[in-house]
Amino acid sequence: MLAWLVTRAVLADLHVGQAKDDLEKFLAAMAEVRRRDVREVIFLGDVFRALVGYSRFWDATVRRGLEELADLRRAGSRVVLVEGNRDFFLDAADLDPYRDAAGTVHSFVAGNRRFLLEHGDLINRSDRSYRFWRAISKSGPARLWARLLPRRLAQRIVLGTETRLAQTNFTYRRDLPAADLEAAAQRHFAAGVDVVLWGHFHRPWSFTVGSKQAHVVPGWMESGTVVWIGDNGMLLSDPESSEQVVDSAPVSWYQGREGFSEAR
Ligand SMILES: [Mn+2]
Repeated sequence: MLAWLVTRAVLADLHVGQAKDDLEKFLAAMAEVRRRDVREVIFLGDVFRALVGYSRFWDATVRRGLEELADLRRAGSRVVLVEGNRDFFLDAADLDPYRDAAGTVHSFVAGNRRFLLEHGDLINRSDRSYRFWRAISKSGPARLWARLLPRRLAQRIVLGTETRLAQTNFTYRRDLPAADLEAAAQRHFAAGVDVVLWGHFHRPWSFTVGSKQAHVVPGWMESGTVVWIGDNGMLLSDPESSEQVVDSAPVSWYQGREGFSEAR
């Protein structure tokens, strides 16, 4: 049997700091990721309840969580932060010790397959109030304000914003915008992308056209899902319950599991 080497891990929507004891769960998940010794760890948006790039906004949970990212880097993994709707100014220098790259999109080639990863918060085209809020909150003036406001006031505003977000902008609580997702997938496929991964919607969803595929990675906060990507471009997700993200190609989950041990 041909073993394949897992080289990337993808986790979406962790929201660490939102639920009781989720920091401990996150630390355990990161220990497992470190054990697999992957080349790159990609957070597909919304690692924390909220993350602003400037350290004056970080509470104890964020600081502890970020230390885990620094640990991943010390262990030799690249850490990529894809910007979610709860993430702001991830290019700020304060985050330099904790991530290798940050941006609204991440792409790479594995096994001749072109991957494109983005959070997905702009896919629902009918969600106009969110799109407006996003444009304002991530604007130049907002960045200046984030840098200049007194620390306590700034933190209070972030928490207030988070509460507001929870009330109005949890689009994932509504139906998946399947038509918008399919249209976005088709656009990426037409541009030459083979595999699209989104987060944001928290619930699994998949769409396949021939050998091309698009998946919504289930939210880590509810499902504990990690998607593992091999050097050959194969995908599998852990736990098995999110099997939508497992490739239809002839490599089973169990072969993949054996692959892990053989590869080590
Ligand atoms: Mn999100």
